[in-house]
Amino acid sequence: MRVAATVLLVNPPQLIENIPDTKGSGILLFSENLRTSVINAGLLSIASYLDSFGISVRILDLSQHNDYDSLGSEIESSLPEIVGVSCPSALSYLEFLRCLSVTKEVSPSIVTVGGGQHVGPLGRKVFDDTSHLDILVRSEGELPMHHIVRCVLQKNGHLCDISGIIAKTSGGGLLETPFPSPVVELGKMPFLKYDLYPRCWTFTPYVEEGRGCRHKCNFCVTPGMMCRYRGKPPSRFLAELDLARGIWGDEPMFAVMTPDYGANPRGALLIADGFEKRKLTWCTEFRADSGLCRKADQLVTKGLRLLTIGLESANPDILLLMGKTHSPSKYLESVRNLLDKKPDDLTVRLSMIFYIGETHRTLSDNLKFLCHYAGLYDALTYTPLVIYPGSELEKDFDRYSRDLGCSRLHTPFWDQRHAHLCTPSRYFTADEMINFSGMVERIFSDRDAWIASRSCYYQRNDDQSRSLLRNIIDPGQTC
Ligand code: B12
Ligand code: SF4
Repeated sequence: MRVAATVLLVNPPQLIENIPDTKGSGILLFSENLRTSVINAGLLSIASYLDSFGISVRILDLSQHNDYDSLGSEIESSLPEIVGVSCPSALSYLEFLRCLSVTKEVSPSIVTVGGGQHVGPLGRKVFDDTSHLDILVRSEGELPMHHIVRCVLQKNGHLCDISGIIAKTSGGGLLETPFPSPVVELGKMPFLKYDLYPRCWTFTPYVEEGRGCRHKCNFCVTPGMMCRYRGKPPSRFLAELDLARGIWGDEPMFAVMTPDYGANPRGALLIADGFEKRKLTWCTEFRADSGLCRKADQLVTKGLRLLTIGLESANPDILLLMGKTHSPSKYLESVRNLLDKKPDDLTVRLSMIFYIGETHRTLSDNLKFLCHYAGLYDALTYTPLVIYPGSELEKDFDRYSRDLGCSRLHTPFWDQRHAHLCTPSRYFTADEMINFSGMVERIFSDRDAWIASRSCYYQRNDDQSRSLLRNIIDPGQTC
């Protein structure tokens, strides 16, 4: 049966193009270990927005089977006039490009639109990599996509009137409009229509709490890509939570999706009250210096069970270099305070980065911190640094190279994706960074807590995902 849709939105598969043998690079960098299985929240938000204007829209999630098989048949059956492909991270960039070419092979007249946190900052470079893209949206996608639909289908308006896009012109050039695009306040966004997402109930349920960020960590893409920080009014958040309960029920743990829960502390506590009233459990993430660190016990009584803290480093110089904080001592004091008083029912995962400029002393500070608090936090992610386009780190990398001896690792895997692992400093090689990170992560993580923190936090919460996670943290074990 044909189900026509004007717009088809595609979440690409992950890491199936040109994957080298990465077995020598430490457990965390095996391609299959890096795959995540999550709802593409950006696509769902755009789909819900378009749907609210009566535009018929479908989502196809190719990451569920990691192949392109259904893309051609979906286009043939739903006959979309616009295909929007998302690229949420560098790990799906080549697959994003392939989705565009498959689309044009099936139907050259379809208008292709790209967007997402990796391709947005790449800008014009994406057009060098493909001739199959018509329009690129550089920041948030709801309003631009609606304008594009109006221009392309209803011939109502011109592409040059949409800010924050790059579009191919009929003469073969590129039209670039001023950055960024206008955005919708989260409280005024139509409610997410979760059921637009294929088999949404197989993923961890989430409700978006905030978007953008007030901080400017150098390694992060968000400050440059997303518009200013915007929180969702608590009453609106809770109404959306009730909608999600209608699909997922009250059993699963709900993820509060946000770059920084507690950026609005009063709102954060009202949301927590709402969880308590509904007797739900939930997980979220906040900064190490969040005021909520002092309120962990209160949040646990309100159902918080899993907390990720973006600590990044325990060394003051590295924290300053990252632009994480202006006051490393207060920052570290805050997280110490939380760990010292951590409630028993709360699983805490610390997330750390092996950064540029690391020396024996900075790493030894991290190890001292991790040893001192071992048993108080439950799991750790220790990530080798990857430099992403659009981050301040990427823009200033040549200066950092001169000062700190870091350098980009050029391999086809990274070059083709325009993101780079690096040699972190004059003291450590990339292999040392990768192996150190992988080992420290395994040594300092409680296995069950590590798996819980990965599978409950946006990942698909099923046996297959858990089994994959167990193989990462415990490669010697079969399950
Ligand atoms: C939540 C989150 C996760 C979750 C879920 C990710 C997901 N796919 O939804 C988890 C924990 C699983 C995760 C994993 C990873 N993440 Co992550 N994650 C985030 C975070 C914090 C929020 C993303 C989000 O959902 N935002 C809210 C939604 C509504 O926004 P959005 O997805 O950006 O969508 C909007 C626009 O991008 C655009 N858009 C998106 N798609 C499309 C498509 C079209 C056609 C159009 C027009 C527009 C458009 O419009 C959307 C609506 O406005 C961001 C940082 C941040 N604060 O934003 C990092 C971020 C996206 N993650 C990042 C990375 C690197 C990863 C990992 C690779 C980490 C790892 N080493 O494993 C994996 C890869 C995951 C993947 N699927 O590709 C990087 C990406 C940088 C890059 N260039 O690659 C970010 C930017 C953080 C950073 N380091 O700066 N992540
Ligand atoms: S790392 Fe977190 S706190 Fe820092 S800029 Fe990015 S989203 Fe904001």
